This record gives sequence, structure tokens and C-alpha cells, in this order.
Amino acid sequence: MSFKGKIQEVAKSKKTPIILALDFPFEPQENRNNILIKAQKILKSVNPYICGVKINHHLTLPLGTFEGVQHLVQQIHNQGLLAIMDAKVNDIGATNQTIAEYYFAAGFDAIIANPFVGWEEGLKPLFNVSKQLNRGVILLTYMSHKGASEGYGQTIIDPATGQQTPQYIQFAKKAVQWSSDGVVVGATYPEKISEIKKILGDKVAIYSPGVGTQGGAAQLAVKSGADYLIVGREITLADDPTAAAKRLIMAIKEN
Ligand code: OMP
Repeated sequence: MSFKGKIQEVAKSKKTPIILALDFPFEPQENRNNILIKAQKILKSVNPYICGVKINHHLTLPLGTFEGVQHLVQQIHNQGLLAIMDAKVNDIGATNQTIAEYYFAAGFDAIIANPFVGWEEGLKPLFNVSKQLNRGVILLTYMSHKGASEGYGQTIIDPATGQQTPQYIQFAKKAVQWSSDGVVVGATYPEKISEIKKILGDKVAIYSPGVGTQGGAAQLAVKSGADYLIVGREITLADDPTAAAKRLIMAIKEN
């Protein structure tokens, strides 16, 4: 089964679209041992409310990919969840392929990449290796922060039609064309989620970060067409992460 199918199955059986972003703030060297313990504790307590875990540089930098994070990925799998590496891969093809091979060797089920680098000698080698190893690729399409309008929101000329079009619409079309498993669209832009959903249909899933701390509303993002919500600090920095995760589920169900 593809990554798209696997995560859909977990989300359906656990009745939750939440993907936990296991992000923590910077810690000085003497406190770094605590990061793994904190991550494992939160993972265990919020597991009933999530279908996957997204790992970012917040963990790979202090813990190391093969020293600390690989074990965490194993624990994520042992708990019936999928693991996404938020590498935002953004380089030439040969480098992109090597980045993906290392993260897939560490056990990740999917990787996030940036479509700005294009296909030939860009993302094509990454898609090829992902397909060979049966892992997923998720493409940034409209990011959640304010400055996203400068790149993802810029107006471009569609080379196929000669017509003006927003960059993110072009990226959504490429996500379908390249058989991507998902796209990232900020929960802070529900109108963009709806617009992009019309292009993707059921072919490519929408992953929405930006809920809570960044100002996005879980229920509105889901109502607009988000398939999954990527949630970090609203849960990881909460006094009671389990209660925070539960609150999000309740909010979505009130939809
Ligand atoms: P919180 O704002 O703490 O919920 O974290 C959101 C997570 O999603 C962080 O790991 C971000 O790096 C990531 N993210 C965004 O916030 N916005 C985006 O547009 C894309 C991502 C991402 O690719 O996951």
C-alpha cells in the first residue's frame, strides 16, 4: 500500500486527522538529553488522538538522525503511527536523492519537499527513489506564514497556456501530475485550501499546519478541505498536551 493509503487507513481507524509535529524550542547542550525523553512522553500520551508524527530539524539536529531519531521513528511505528520527515528538500536532484535515501534508511515513511526546484534534475530523482522504496512525497504548495505570499502567492505565466496564474495553483497541478502523496497548505489560509482542493480532488491529500499557535482554526481548515492537520506547539508546549489534543479533536467534531 502507498503512504497515502497507509496514513488514510490509520486516520480512519483512529478517527483523527491530527499529525503531531514533535517540535521543541532550542535547548543548551546540558539540557539536550531531556529532549528525547520529553518527545517520547508526549508521543505516548497523545497517541490516541493522532495518526502520524512529523519530525523536523528540532529533533534531527540535537538528537542526530541515526543516533536518536531512528529509535524514535521505530517507537512511532511500534505505536501504530506513520513518521514524516519535514526536510523541505530543496536542492539539485542528486543531493535530493541522497537526503531522501538517508531519511528513508532511518525509517521515515514520507518526506516533505519544495516544488520550487522543479522536476528535471530537481525532484524527479527524489520521487524515483521514494517510489522504489514505497515511501511518500509531500509538496509544499502554500505555506502557513505571512511571507508565503511572496513566493507561493506570486503571479506567474503558465508555460502551457501563456496565461497568468498564481504559483500555488501551478504547484497544486504539479502535485497531481507528479503523483505526489500530499501537499502542504497552511491552515491560516482556508480559502487557499478550498481552491487547491478543487484541483486535487481525492488524488492528493492536503496537510495543513498552522493550527492554534500560528492562528489557524482546526475546524475551518477541515471544513475547507484539509485531510490532515499538522499540529505542534499547541500540543507540545501545552501544560497538558493530552487535553490540548483532545480539545482539537472535539473542535473538529463540532464541524
Ligand atoms: P506549530 O506552529 O507549532 O503547530 O508547528 C507547525 C509545524 O509545521 C512546524 O514544524 C513547521 O515547521 C511546519 N510547517 C508550518 O508551520 N508551515 C508550513 O507552511 C509548512 C510546515 C511544514 O512543512 O510542516
